[in-house]
Amino acid sequence: MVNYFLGLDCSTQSLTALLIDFESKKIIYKHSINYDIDLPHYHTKNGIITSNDTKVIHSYPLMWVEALDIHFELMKGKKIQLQEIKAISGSGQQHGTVYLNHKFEKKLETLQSNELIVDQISDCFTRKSSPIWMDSSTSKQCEEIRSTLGGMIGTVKLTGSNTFERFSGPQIRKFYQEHPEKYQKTSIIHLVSSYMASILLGRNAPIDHGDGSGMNLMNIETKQWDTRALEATAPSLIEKLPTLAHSYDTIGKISPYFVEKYGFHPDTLLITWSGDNPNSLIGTGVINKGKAAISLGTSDTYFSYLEFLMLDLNGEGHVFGAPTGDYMSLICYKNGSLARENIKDKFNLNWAQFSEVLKATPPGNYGKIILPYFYPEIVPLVLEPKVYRFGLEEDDLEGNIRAIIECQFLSMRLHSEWIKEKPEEIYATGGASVNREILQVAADVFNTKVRYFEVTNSAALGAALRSAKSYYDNIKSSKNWSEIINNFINIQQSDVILPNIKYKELYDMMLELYRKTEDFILKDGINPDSFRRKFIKEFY
Ligand code: XUL
Repeated sequence: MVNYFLGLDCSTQSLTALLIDFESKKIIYKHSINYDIDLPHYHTKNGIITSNDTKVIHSYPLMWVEALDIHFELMKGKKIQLQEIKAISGSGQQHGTVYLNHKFEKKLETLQSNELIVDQISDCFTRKSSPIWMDSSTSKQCEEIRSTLGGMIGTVKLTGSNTFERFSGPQIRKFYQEHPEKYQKTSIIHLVSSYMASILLGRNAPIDHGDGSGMNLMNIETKQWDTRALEATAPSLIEKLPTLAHSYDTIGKISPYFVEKYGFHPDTLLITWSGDNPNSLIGTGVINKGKAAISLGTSDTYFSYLEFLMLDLNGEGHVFGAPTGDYMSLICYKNGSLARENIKDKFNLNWAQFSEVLKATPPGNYGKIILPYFYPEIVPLVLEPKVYRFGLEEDDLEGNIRAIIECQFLSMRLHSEWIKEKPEEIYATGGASVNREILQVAADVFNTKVRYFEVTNSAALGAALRSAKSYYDNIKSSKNWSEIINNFINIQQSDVILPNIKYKELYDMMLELYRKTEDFILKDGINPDSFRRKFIKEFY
């Protein structure tokens, strides 16, 4: 007997499908459709529409749907028993918004299996492209919403986060202000997650409390749409938003389109989709205190499970609903893998050579610091991209490579100080987590052991595990989260990366150096140069 569960991850650069068999405790299929490579006719670069404006970052919602059909076509071709899939859930890059007209739901209800979905819903958009999480063009709207909601602290207390350029509420406000007539014609505004779920469900799907927290529209305590926040954003918004739901809710059965076209079982359950970070919380098994995860993907994120609601009144971190029904903390960086790649490519290296340099250079890097804002940054807030170097020449290959990795983790350590608990261990996921040398730097900077996983796509795995959990709850054969997770999260016990104790003091002092450097650039702090010289004298 087999019991398959499917997790889909609609992320910035690709759509991944990951299939697990709960009986044999195995991942039986995993594949990604890369938008740039597999769907070249959209002409995206790293999954985004190329533009000269570094602040406006959009992608194509039709492209994500086209990738979905390709996945199922491939799986059918490979004779995967799609009829054995008991439940499906998914993950979406967070915050992105999709704007649809009144035809959308009708079209979904009547999809014809002899045509592709893209061809059937192409006239359902009031906006052809979607602003995504990398967009930072909404400062004005952030300011307006924030001041209506009582300033930064008022906004954090109400919605769990300050207003952020990439959050959905400010994106929606900008659309309403710039295109009022198109806003008026918009019947429903989805997140990436609820949009993709709607396609599979054949009607509008709800937004879950995890992804809903990334909008500045949901009350973080009651987990309902908040009237004040809606009014501060755009008129009649309540009529244009899907309902809110628990991440574990069963929202219906798969649409007949997929049954007829690919042979899914008509009883295949659909579970609410969520954002990639809440999904990764499950996919890394961070469901109790003392653990944190770092996800090193297009965005770098640092997140942990929260037993109780706890807010960052400095306004840098976020609190989202967790798929377990509790909360999670999150900080997010735009200059994640794209910044690492930028440095790697600048010196024409491959990843193996990059790692060799990390291995051969000394911790602390002689006090060389980089503030790598290749893109506008979220934490700390930097809207004009610029790369700052201290004690570091632009053409210093070794220095730049060690600096980018050390400084990314120093920034994470610095900006996660508000989550009072120091993690006992950190779980690493995302593409760059396969790189042992990068993880060794993380272990040393945090002075904490780091574990990594065989499956680096924790968002897709998390979605598959969530669908299994809800399915068993649904058939009254409940399993607790640990039972669900432990079967699949293969923590590589043998390859725990231990921090090197002898660098503890070095990184404690380097953290202060990094803090001073950031303050100098962003908060008119004092020049960190004499502190940097003190650091060099102390350790070299
Ligand atoms: C989280 C965030 C990013 C995206 C990446 O707040 O903006 O991690 O979810 O897909």
